[in-house]
Amino acid sequence: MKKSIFLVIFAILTLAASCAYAYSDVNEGDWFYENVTEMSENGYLKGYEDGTFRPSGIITKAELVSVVCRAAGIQPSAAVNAHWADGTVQAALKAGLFDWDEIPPTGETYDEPITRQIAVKIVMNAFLKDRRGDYNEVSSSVKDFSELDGRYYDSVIAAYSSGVVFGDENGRLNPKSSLTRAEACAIIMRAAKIKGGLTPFVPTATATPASPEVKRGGGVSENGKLRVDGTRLVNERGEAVQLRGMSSHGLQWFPQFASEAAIKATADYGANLFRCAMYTSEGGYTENRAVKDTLVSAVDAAIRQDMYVIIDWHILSDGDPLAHADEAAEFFAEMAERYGDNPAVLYEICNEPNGNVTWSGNVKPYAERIIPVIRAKSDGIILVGSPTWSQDLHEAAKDPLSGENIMYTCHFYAGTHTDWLRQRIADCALPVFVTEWGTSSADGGGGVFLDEARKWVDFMNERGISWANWSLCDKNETSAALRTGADVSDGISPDELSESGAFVFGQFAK
Ligand code: IDC
Repeated sequence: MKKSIFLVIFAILTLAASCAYAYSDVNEGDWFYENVTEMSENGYLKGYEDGTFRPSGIITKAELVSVVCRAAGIQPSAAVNAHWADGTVQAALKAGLFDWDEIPPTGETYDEPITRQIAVKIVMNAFLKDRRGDYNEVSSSVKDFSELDGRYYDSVIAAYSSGVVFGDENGRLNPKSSLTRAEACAIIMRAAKIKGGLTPFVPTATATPASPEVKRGGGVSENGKLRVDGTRLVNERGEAVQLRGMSSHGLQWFPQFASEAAIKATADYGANLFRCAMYTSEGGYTENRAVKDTLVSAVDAAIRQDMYVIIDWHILSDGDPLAHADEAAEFFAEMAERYGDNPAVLYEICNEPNGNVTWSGNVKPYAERIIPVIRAKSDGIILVGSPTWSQDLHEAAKDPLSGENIMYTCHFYAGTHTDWLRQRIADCALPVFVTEWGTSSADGGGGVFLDEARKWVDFMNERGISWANWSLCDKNETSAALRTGADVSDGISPDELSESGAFVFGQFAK
């Protein structure tokens, strides 16, 4: 968390009135020149770091709400999700600028384009709430009035009648289309001026980005020892539980993001699960035993943070779990000895079998060797992968393992795996645990694919399927939850989350 960046931004905002604003793409003579300049001078607007304003760019919900609130003097309240604009959106919702369903304050849709009809409503509610207009006049002059949703009639009629909105050259409002940044400035400025002029935006102390409200819950002290009941994971009272959290990246590469500070910060956003991915190859355990020490300290940290924690034997390039079965047996014997009595610990015995392996020929025999090793000391949850990078649930279902408290992992990446894999989970009738998923493509990059990720999260939530997201690190790949250079030693601030991280961290506490 680096507060200094914010201090600089706010210093700039406070000084705004005395600065001459110049954007490389806003020039005298442009129709929006005066509005954009005046709004910038009052501290309502910021351009991009490259010196552009991008007047014809599409404005998002978060951006429109932020600019309106600055211009209307609405100060942010405490953020409850990780999005940069959340404090402002929460304050705007409380101030009655829009309804919950229009911009759910959970953050998922903040970065979507706002529609013109909602934008008009927000601007009118912020500046000219009591204005009314003439229905007959406006409904007959606006050519596409019938395309408006009924809930926007009052605001749109008032906006036309007050001269805040004029429509396009064809007399249309295009109520469900998006709005450019320059157009948004125009309607905000008109409304603010009609209301009685502009007051410079001076952020109050509460405008510094709030650290996330601590949202603990669903941890070990609440749920106790877990077991499998049918296809469900249940707590010590037999009630269904869903674990949600982050997976580490490879512990050999990113130990700093498996530190107690990083794990605690994740728990503070509401996660009740942490997965410790200990690679077997690529510099991992079979090549460097020291990575086990990193794993043990991460597991201990998660336990102190009241979280459930997965010990993941992260096979990947070594596609056949039998390749390192001896080391696995030795490792899990030690882990079960150490953690066998601890209700927090789950054992994932083979991350992703892949290549020329089958369920019945490789994975099942491996599991039948490792499970008894763990069972000698622990009756905790054991998580088993399947061929094709833990997607072949249908093969496991034909020849399942016997024994209690065994779950089958399914891994997905939203840019690669879609309906067909959800269908496979729905069809397999096995207890499934998604120990790894990403918002990216399967290579950890590309995207992010938040629409598909949302479908997956909804699917998992409806079925109570537990999950861990790949991954808590700042690597320059889209699946990473943190921005490059994030310093988590004093927590994770909302601005340190990547696009993926902002989405995923917003899902823990639902
Ligand atoms: C990826 C990492 C990437 C690393 C690669 C190889 O994101 O930085 O270079 O592994 O070690 C998995 C694996 C997981 C992968 C991830 C994304 O379990 O280790 O991480 N992925 O490719 N299965 C499907 C996708």
